[in-house]
Amino acid sequence: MAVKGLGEVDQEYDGSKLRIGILHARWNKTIIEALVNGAKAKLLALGVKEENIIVETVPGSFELPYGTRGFLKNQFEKGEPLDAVIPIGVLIKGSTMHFEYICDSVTHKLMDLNFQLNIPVIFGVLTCLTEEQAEARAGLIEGKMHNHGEDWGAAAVEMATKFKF
Ligand code: RBF
Repeated sequence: MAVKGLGEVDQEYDGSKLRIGILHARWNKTIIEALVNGAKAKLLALGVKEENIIVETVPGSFELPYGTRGFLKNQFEKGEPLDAVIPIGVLIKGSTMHFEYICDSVTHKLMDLNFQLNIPVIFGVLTCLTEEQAEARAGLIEGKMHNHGEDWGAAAVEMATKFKF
C-alpha cells in the first residue's frame, strides 16, 4: 500500500529558532480550523515557540498568493521576518468552473512565490471534489486519513532548516 503523507522524515528538524507564518483563508471554516490546528501542533512539537507562530487570514483561497507576499513584507517591516509561510485554503468543487480556475492559478502563483520571496512557501491548499474529501484530509473523519496540516507544519520546519538563503 502506498504511504500517504510525509512518511518517515530523514531526521528530526529543530524549529526552535524559526519564525513561521500561517496564512489561512476563511472559506470552509471548520475544515480550515482543523488544518491550522494540525499545522500549529506539529510546529510546536518540532520546537517552534508559540510566540514565533504568527497567524494571519485572507478572505478566500484566491487571496492566498497576494496575501502571502504582503504578510511577509509586513512581518519584515516590523523587524520580525518569517523563515517560512504556510498558506492554508480549502477549495471544494461546485457546479461551475470557478474551482478549476482558482486551483490552477493559486497553485502556480504559490509555487512562483518560493522563488520570488526566497523563503519556503508550503502548499497548504486542499483541492477537493467533495466536502467529505476535505474533512477526511483535515482529520475530521474518525479512522479516515490524517490531518494534512501536520504535514505542512513539518514541511515548513524541514525546508526552512535545510535550505536557507
Ligand atoms: N474560496 C475558498 O477558499 N474555497 C472555496 O471553495 C471557494 N469557492 C468559491 C466559489 C465561488 C463561486 C466564488 C465566487 C468564490 C469562492 N471562493 C472560495 C472565494 C475566492 O477564493 C475569493 O475569496 C473570492 O472570489 C474573492 O476574490
